[in-house]
Order: sequence, then C-alpha cells, then structure tokens
Amino acid sequence: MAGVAGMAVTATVLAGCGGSSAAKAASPGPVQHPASLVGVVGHNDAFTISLSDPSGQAISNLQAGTYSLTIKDESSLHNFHLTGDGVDKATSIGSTGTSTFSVTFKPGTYTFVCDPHSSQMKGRFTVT
Ligand SMILES: [Cu+2]
Repeated sequence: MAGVAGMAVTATVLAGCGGSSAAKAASPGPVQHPASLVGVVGHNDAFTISLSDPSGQAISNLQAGTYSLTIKDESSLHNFHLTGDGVDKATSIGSTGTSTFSVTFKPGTYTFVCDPHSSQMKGRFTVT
C-alpha cells in the first residue's frame, strides 16, 4: 500500500515536469479548426486585443482554410488589423462596431495588432 502510493506520487511529479513550459514553448499546440473566428479589441477601452474561437479559446495553431471572422471593435481608441499571406483586414480606429469578413488562411504566420498601439496590442498565430 505504501509502495503504491509512493510510486503514484513520483509519476505525478515527473508528468508535471515533462508536460509544462518546455512542451508549450516548443509547439504552437494542437491544430485548431473552429467553426468561426472572433476578434475582440478594446473592451471597456482597455488596451487588449484577442483572437479566439467561438468558445473563447485563443487561436494559436489554426488549420489552413477559409473562415468567417467576426471582429468586435469595442473602442474608438483602437482598431483590429489582421495581416499575413493573402490577408489584410482591418476595422477603423475612430469608430466601434462589429464587422464580419471571410478570410482564407494559408500555412505560415499571421499577426493581429491595434495599429496605433502595435507595440503593446498585438498577437500572432501559426497556420498549419
Ligand atoms: Cu489601440
């Protein structure tokens, strides 16, 4: 009994070490193929920008293909600008609103920024 418990503790510790930061840094994660994409910028005028699937999971490794992209530009201080191979979609800085685009992604790296604050409001993801 004591021996079994000891082994279980050891195994848990090893799994925790192997599965954490090193694996995440080396890989963009499992390939994601959501039904659509949702970009949000400037919620409550905060300096935040994100791209997620409809459930709120951040996009990091997207399956190549065509998606419906809904951008919620919630601030007149900010915009949402997505660029990469064959893609250049943006909302306007001085206004708010929801825009929907059809976007085709090819394998590579895509980035999204708020143009006036691109040094701090930015994100990127891999397309596989
Ligand atoms: Cu901004």
